[in-house]
Amino acid sequence: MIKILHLSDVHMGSGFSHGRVNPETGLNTRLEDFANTLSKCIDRAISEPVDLVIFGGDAFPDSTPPPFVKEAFAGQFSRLVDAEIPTVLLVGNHDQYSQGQGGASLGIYRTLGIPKFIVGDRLDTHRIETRSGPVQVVTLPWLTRSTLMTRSETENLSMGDVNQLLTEKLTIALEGEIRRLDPNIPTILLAHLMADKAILGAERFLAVGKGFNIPVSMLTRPCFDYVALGHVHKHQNLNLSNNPPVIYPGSIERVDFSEEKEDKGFVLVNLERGRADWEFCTLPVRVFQTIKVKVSDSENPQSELVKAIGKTEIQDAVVRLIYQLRSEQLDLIDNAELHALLGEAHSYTIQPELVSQLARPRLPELNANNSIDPLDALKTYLASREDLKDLAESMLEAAQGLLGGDEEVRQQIL
Ligand SMILES: [Mn+2]
Repeated sequence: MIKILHLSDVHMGSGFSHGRVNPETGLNTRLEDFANTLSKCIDRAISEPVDLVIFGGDAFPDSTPPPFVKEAFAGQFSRLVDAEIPTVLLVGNHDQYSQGQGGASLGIYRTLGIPKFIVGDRLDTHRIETRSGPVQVVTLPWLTRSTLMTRSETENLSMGDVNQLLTEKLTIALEGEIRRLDPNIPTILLAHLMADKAILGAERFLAVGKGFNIPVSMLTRPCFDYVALGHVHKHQNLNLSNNPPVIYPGSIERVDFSEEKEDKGFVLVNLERGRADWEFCTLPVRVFQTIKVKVSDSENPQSELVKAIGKTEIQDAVVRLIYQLRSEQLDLIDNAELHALLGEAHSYTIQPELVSQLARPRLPELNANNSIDPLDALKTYLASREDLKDLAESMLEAAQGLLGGDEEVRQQIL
């Protein structure tokens, strides 16, 4: 029996807008949260101890994180090297530089040449000798259309046809790996992909557009005893009959408010040939709380807001207060009191929405009577959305690419 810890989507260095600077360390508290949560995964790997750790991809928000973010990640995984626990790091879409053409942020770990510390940046099979015997890991990193197809092949094809062709190509490539497998050794498929049955989390906001979806039937092959996935941030098993389990462990920390209600954790697996028993282990991560109140019908909107805040556990949480009111109620709101009440949260935002404005175009610049360049319209819209601030630049880049019909950019986005 081989014991495995499967984690994914660490996204170390993201969500800084939900944190604040820790005056003692000078670091953003969300970086400290992510590092602390990753350390709990590594603690468990060492205390068990497991025979193998597999990481499903997306180490950082992009492939060129600043050095202190890289260190926070490497500092935890180096503990596995010290504990002599073999580790496989798979490359996700966020780890690829210029969509794979320029290498990946995790490639440096292979360059170091640490024994049994493997980087999965291509479709390949790795036979790993663990303390409890050998195991095979087939690595399938994030694939883009340009990895599998040339531009001339995709010309004049619809998106549906392209997906079909990609699926066929990948099936053939995977078949090649499957034929090389030793049928007597426990086998894992470790893949960063969007499966066609997955329920989405924040990743749908993190990647503009979508890549191609992989049918679950391509993964549920009898040669695989456990299918370890990464990419989708919501934990789920895509094959309830468990023959084999097809598991997204999800992200280890909440990346944004879309993950507010999700449990976060990692998966422990007991593996033998023909059988995988797995268990989702939750992590005690920082709480996100949305307080949403409609006070537009209230005589006393301030007391409604105070009551709503009082009813919510906000201590040390990342909080957003969203309330709807009429413009003539604005004078009834005591912002200083709201700030004072929310002060015990870890961080908070207050987002008032004027209901009288909801019926009309919210931005006068975007009135239907004005003709405006689509890109300017998007800029105007983004300027009005404080909550999209972090995404604004990449959204504009993506829009420019799409509007310009630039195939290069289209491929990068998709
Ligand atoms: Mn991903």
